[in-house]
Amino acid sequence: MKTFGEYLKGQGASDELYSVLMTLKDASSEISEAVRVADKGEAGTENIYGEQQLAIDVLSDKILQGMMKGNSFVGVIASEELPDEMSVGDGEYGVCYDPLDGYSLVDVNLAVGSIFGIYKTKSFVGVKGDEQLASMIAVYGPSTTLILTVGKGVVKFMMDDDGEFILREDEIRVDEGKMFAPGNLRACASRQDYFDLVSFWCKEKYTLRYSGGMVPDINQILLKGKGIFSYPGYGDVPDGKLRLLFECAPMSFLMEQAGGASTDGKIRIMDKEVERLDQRTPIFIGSKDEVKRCEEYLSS
Ligand code: P6P
Repeated sequence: MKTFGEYLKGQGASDELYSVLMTLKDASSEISEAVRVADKGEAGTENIYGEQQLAIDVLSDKILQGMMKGNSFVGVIASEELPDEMSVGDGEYGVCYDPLDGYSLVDVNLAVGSIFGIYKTKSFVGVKGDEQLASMIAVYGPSTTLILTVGKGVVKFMMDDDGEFILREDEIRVDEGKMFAPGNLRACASRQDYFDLVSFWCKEKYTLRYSGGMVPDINQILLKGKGIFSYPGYGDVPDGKLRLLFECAPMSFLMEQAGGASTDGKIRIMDKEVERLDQRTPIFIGSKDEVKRCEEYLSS
């Protein structure tokens, strides 16, 4: 069975992209270990050894920062945990990431994950999701898996007992099916269009699959090959809470490569320009026909 590196070589990945993705794979292994064993205390407290306690998200970001700075092909990084993008060398590649999305779910022993977007850029301001060379999610659940696209479909790797990531699915496809992950249901209180859309899914007896973690929730749609994840805005948060650069663009690249779609309700997510690193966007992502339904309901 193919390893992560063998798959990349087989896909003709450049030496630079190969190196960057291998580094992200290694970082995911370290974060997976940290999630399983690190104290889950809050940042600023001290652990039993008198060491500065790092919240698990801060620790995950430190792991990634350290490894990105050690890769000469990476020139700029942006983390959801950092206030701005950071130059880390002369490399041509930019890596943006959410080091541990939904990290508060770790406290209640639910699955969490990391989200990565890889570009050839000197700055993330002005990029569009369509410019991604690769995107990947690491899922820290009962097993640790990587879901990857380098623009030639979507594949899944699972970490084995030796810490090696082995190819387990080589053609992930998303078709249609009655499964929904309706986020931000509080918007139903003031948005009749979203209330009507959620009501449709309920009346049609869709299976509810929503954990509060974007990574496991969208991972489920990819692996089950069906479904829709929604997270609208409303009132004084018209763009919702999910970030275009760190969460929605990488997820949209994966979903489109698997034959699905992703929109903000009007515009394809991968067409949206990143104007600010912390820019939020509503997102409706999953099966093509479900995304189309969302656009129809939300235009009313
Ligand atoms: P809510 C986790 O905090 C997160 O950023 C995503 O992973 C998740 O999809 C969303 O927020 C959940 O938001 O409003 O349901 O708590």
